[in-house]
Amino acid sequence: MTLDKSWYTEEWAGQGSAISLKIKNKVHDERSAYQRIEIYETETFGTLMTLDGLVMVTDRDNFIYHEMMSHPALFTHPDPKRVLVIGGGDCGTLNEVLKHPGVELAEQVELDERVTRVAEQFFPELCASNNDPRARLRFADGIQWVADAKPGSYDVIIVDSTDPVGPAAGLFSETFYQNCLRALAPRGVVVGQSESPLFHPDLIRSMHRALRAAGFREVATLNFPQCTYPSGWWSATMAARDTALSKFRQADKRFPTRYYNQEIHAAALARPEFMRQL
Ligand code: AG3
Repeated sequence: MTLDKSWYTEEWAGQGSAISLKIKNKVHDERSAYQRIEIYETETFGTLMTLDGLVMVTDRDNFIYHEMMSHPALFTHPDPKRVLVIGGGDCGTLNEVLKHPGVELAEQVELDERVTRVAEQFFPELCASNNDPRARLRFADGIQWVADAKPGSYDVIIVDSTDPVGPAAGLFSETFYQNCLRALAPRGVVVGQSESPLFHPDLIRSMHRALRAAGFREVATLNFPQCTYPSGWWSATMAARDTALSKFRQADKRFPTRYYNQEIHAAALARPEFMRQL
């Protein structure tokens, strides 16, 4: 599996644009029961994982996404102890969640066990906390998992999904959010990756509607750069049962991060004019 000096390209359907990364080698290629999983060594972005040809993780920039998927929600909740990650099979989000000393249980429910096994091999630093006694790795359908969860089981639910097509589409629906609301304890917070503000404003709008219709009191979108995802600009949308999303525990971070801090948290919540109008 050697592709010398060529480029990996993800074309963004309907957007007339794409991202390319210069690759040194393809080091893994398999078809799991759910999708095609490929791993490349790139020239300047370290290791790259794609699922069905779409960029999921690179060594160089995944810290931004994983920190923004976890810390804003965890610092918004006053005292998160039980955290559920849906998807997130590369374990990068789980790894960030486990940095919070107050977390007692971090349960990850990924559909495709092969994604995690491949990540353990090629992204060991993302999987560094997989043996933490607080971590539980489950391989199951996250939609069903949340539907079956006992009411009030979790303080924070993080939906680290692929794009809203195929098996992930149900993770953006009102029914799923109703089940999240039920599975959350009082003061619970849910956050889901919500695509590009520039390319997918309709998705962000429909997520806000669905979360409110499901009964969440407050909904807010966080923006952050993610240079290897469509448009290079990404978002996560948070919703709370009853906590104020604009308030968060300041100066409470006692572990290192590379992107997230209090100023970034506040700045990520700021809404550009066109998003305000959504
Ligand atoms: N979650 C996938 C974000 C979607 C990327 N979309 C794309 N490249 N078209 C990433 C999982 C990281 N834990």
